[in-house]
Amino acid sequence: MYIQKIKMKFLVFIIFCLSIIACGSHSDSSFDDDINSSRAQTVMITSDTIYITASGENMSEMKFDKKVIRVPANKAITIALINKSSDATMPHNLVIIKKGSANQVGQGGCKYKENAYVNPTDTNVIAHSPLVQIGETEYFSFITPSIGTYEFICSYPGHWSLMKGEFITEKS
Ligand SMILES: [Cu+2]
Repeated sequence: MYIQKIKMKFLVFIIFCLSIIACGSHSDSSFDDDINSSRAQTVMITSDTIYITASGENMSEMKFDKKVIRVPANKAITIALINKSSDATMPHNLVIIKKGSANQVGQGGCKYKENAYVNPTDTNVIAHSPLVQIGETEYFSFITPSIGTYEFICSYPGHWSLMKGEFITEKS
């Protein structure tokens, strides 16, 4: 049991290192909030607001509480992302993307800390939350895409391989 724990810790450490290496210049460990224009977007908090919780204290525990998010197509919605993690390596975001683009969006986003780890020119990205610091909640609003199956991920470096699910838009 103890040996297994050590193995798991080592594995988590390796995954963490790989994510740092994959990210090149990602060495800044400060998680200061960037005050930027993406924070100034209009957010409508209504009874229809969808609440998603991210949790976990390490690279093997981290997860969203939903594997599938179902929403009406072509409609303005608000998502609240609650970050219940407390470890400093566990800021999270929620990025809605075209199906099959998780690796591209995740790898491409790690240079864009100032834009919540999302490449602003990536056409696979449909919408994304701000980066949510540990213990905090952020809201974001957007118009859902046409009927179809999309995906959502956390694009914080190294997180997208585990933190992901399906985002399905349906006829309302
Ligand atoms: Cu995350």
